[in-house]
Amino acid sequence: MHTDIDRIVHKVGEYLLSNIGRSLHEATDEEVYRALAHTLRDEIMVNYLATERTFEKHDARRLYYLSMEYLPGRFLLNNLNNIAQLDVVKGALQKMNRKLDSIILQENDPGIGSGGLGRLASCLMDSLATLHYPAMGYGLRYQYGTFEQQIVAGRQIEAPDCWLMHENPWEIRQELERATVKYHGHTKVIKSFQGDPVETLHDHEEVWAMPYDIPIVGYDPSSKFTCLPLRLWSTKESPRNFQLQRYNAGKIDQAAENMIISDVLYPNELNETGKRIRLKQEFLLVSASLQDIIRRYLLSHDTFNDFSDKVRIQINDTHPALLIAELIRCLTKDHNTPWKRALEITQNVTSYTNHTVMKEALEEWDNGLMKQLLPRQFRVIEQLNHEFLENVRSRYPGDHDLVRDVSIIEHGHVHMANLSIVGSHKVNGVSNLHTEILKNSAFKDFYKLFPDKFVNITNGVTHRLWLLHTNPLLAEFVTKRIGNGWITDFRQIEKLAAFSKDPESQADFWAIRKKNKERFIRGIKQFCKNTLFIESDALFDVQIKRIHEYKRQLMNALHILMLYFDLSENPGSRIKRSCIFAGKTAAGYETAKNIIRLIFAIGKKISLDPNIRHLLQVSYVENYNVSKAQLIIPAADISEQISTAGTEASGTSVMKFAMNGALTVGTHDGANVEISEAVTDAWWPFRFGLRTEEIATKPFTHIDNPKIRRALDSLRDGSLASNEEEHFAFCGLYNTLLHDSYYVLHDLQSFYEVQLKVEELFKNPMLWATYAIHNMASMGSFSTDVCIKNYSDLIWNLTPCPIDNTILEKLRQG
Ligand code: 26Q
Repeated sequence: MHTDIDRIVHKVGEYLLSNIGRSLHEATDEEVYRALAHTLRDEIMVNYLATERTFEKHDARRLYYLSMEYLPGRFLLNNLNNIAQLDVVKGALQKMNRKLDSIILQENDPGIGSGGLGRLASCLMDSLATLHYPAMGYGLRYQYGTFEQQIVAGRQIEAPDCWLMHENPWEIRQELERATVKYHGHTKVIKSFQGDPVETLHDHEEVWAMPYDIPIVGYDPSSKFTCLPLRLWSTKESPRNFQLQRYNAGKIDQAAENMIISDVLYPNELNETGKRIRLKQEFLLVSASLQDIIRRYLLSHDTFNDFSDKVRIQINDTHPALLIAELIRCLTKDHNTPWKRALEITQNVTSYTNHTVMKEALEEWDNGLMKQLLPRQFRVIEQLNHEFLENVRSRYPGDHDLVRDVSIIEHGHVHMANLSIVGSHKVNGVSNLHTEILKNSAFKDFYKLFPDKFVNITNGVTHRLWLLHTNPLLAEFVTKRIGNGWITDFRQIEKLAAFSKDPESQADFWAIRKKNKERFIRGIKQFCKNTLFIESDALFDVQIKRIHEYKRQLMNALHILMLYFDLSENPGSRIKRSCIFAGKTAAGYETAKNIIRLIFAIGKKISLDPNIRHLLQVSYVENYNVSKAQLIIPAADISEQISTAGTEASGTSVMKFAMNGALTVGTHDGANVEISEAVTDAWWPFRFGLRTEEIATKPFTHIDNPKIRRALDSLRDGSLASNEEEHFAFCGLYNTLLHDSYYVLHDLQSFYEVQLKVEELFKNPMLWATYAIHNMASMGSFSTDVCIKNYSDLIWNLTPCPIDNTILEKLRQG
């Protein structure tokens, strides 16, 4: 039974009274938010339990998704939408004299991920739940998410992201299911029953991992929605993790180290302490989750005979790759399995998704550190590597280069990608182009050894969050024309193409865009100190993502300078444009931080120029997160997807923008390639830049284009810098362009030209709408629903398992 308005009002009042000790009239919006979330949770938990019971009843094969990062966005509205309770809650809030909009804003946006990889994990969970797949996510409950980004005088300042300041109504602490994780210690070799050498551990440290479960609600207005657990481990709340003896001995920081393991989400580049804690974190996720997976399996099985039939584990990049060593170890040491069989089981259940081709971004760990922290797992890796290399040598005698390249341990480091490939039965890239690069370049030796291991699964996004909930006006536009079947079968979006030339649809399209732009302008003012004059009739040109040299925000910035000089010479030469940036970068990534500074400085320069500022604006939206994306994306006309060809594994914001009616300015990179193929050349007007295969052959270009020269010179002539330090920073950026590893200068010319085409089309709004509608209509295969089906077909082989009616009814009756 669904709650009705009065019941919600009553339950909210009851919650406030018994948990906070306040009446509805006295409660703050934050308190009302929490009470409302709890009320909704009551409803959700029935399905949560029914889902679990159903999976148990069918002894279904289950997928466990292990990821160090998730980026779910705020839960309240997403959950209300997914279970079709938004209207009822609106009614209840009206009775309580509260505004939905301000209640929603009370929820902190969980920043427990840094970018695309974390957001992908959350999109996949949404689709798994919606499609009723038996699955569960595991991650870490970081006390502090990715830092909160403040932009002060153009500089990124990192402040802690305290997202757990208030009690989090979406999580349930599961005391009884905590796990013990062991670090350090000395090992003794003994013989297993099977005669294999296995190791016992002595004088080790034990850390308690406490699980917090968040229900992930699938879309299903029928009230039979599937609800999957996202289990996040924390070391924070366990008093056992505080080592009093060390404290008493005056070693105060050491005493608390194990309480803080799950404290912060680490960025890519780490100092020595950072490295140790990050490795501890990765093993915490692996060990605690694996204990949990095995415990669940053993609830209904006596032997491990069915383990490789019932369990699938996906590792999201190499961050949870220690799982491979730990599973082999558990099977051989604790569960009486011969080594060979343990390896076979491990490979059968495990698969690995790679998200990067850049060699410098591949994860490796110092042998010494791993040996010290995880002596037993290191031993397993050594043995695994030994046997694997023996095998390679016998297949390719004398090929020493091959042996060196595929070795898991090399040059004093454990290569986590190599471990992941050897220990998995499937390895996937996240776009066609990316998978081809993995096969032919990054992992070409492994591809030679195991051609069948490599598969492509192109990323997607959940179109329910990113279109249905994020852009209700455009969703309504779609439903009005093609019915609502697209919500659960996004391939139906192709029917929209029939409306691309319909004048009424084109006019509606623009009316919606205008409203979304106004919503954006209203919503963003508080986050964007340098926004002065954004007007809703300007071309909204948006680049929002992590700041990284390969993503080429610097090229975009140089282009804005070119626009500025064009306008300075002839104000009528270009159309009105509002450039919007958002994104964080790692605290220690100096070049990227200077790019932020440059963008800010360009914005400032333009906003101080009375002749130009009504024609061109640059805004930097602070502290980019999922909620900001939800505000920005529906307002965008142009989505900038301009990475150097061959560097962006996939890119997923490109899909969100296209679904929301923006057109893509894009290089031949990542998922852009497949999206452009789906849209077809006829409706994909803004491709530019070198292609992957051209990159390797292009030498550095001499700049003879005076417009580019002028933009470039302004980086070092002092005209943008407010002080010496800034001048030095911008000169530094200029110098990076002398090597130009990312072909910024090379592609700038064609970027400039394609932007002229953008403006030509923008002057013809009805034709623009035709393109945009075609673009939307071609997005059918870029939903994570499709992506999940591909994972299931090519890797997991899962069977959907919708909630059993009798189980649900029984639970509902109490
Ligand atoms: C590694 C070691 C130590 C600490 C941190 C890390 C680390 C953390 C996060 C390394 C990489 C990441 C994140 C990578 C990421 O977000 N990759 C993006 O994944 C998306 C989903 O597949 C793709 O669309 C993007 O192209 C890719 O950049």
